[in-house]
Amino acid sequence: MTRTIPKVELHCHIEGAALPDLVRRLAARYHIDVGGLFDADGGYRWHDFTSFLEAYDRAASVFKTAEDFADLTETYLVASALEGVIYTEVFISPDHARRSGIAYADYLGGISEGMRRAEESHGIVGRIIPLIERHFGPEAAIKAAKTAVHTMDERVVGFGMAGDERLYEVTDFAPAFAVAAEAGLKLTCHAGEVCGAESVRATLDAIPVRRIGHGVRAIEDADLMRRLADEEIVLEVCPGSNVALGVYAGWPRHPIVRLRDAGIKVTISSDDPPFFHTTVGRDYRMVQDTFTLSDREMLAFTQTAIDAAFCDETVKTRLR
Ligand code: ES4
Ligand code: ZN
Repeated sequence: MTRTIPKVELHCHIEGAALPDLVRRLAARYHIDVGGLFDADGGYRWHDFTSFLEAYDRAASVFKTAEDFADLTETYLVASALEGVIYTEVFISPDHARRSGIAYADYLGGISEGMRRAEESHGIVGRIIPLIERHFGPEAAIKAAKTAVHTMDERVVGFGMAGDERLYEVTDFAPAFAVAAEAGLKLTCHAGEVCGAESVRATLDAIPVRRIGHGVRAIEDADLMRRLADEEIVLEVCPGSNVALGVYAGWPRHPIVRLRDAGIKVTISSDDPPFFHTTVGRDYRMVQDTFTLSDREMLAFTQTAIDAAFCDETVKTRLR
């Protein structure tokens, strides 16, 4: 039997980890209309980045209570542990909590409780990164950042931004990131997924991030690649997400190995696994099979992710 490669995930949106069956069940319980959210096979229906974000927002809206979020989080982490994941950072969203009508403290408390249960039963360690959503605008972002720093627990280790990269300027969100940095949170930001290398450069110029969510389109700019390598910026690469969203026309075209070979620190994550018909285990497997990488090379992605994790050194020492 082949040994399961230990995996570390740095980029997964908690509502984006909800299996369609769970969303259908909760929608029925709370009498929420989810017509059009699913395709004939029962999976999430979307056809481009904009409709993906809309589907995500709708699926997120069926989670209402702390227990709903505890159950979602425990289920996701346990499934991850069974694929060999030893540590996961999940993105949470004060704006999605607000839109769902749940108090942020209850939302965070539920997610944290789900992590506690999964660690107790399966040993997987979870940490939390609140995110602002770019498509909700700079004013919502500053409010969400204040909410996030006002209510924290020991699992909250970072802060970031997701959402529609085509909207606004990244500098519009610098004040929200400053609130989080002031509270001691480490920063990451989605860039270079829907937009190109210029978006990654603008993000590095505007926000003191240690990591970039995606960042894969840096491959289009050699100067930027050198900068990422020199500044040791870590990319949270989500190849299955990129292929599903059409950023790349198939796995063989994905730049993950070329980025790594340019000296850039690269990790592997699943992003919104059921939306993209993937899991972190599948993402690791597809990278290994597509590019015929050794187990040692796969383990190097995990080691890079441990080094880049936002948790304390004591936790990292246990993971190594
Ligand atoms: C997202 Cl893949 C992706 N990109 C940007 N924002 C997001 N929110 C959830 N998944
Ligand atoms: Zn993402």
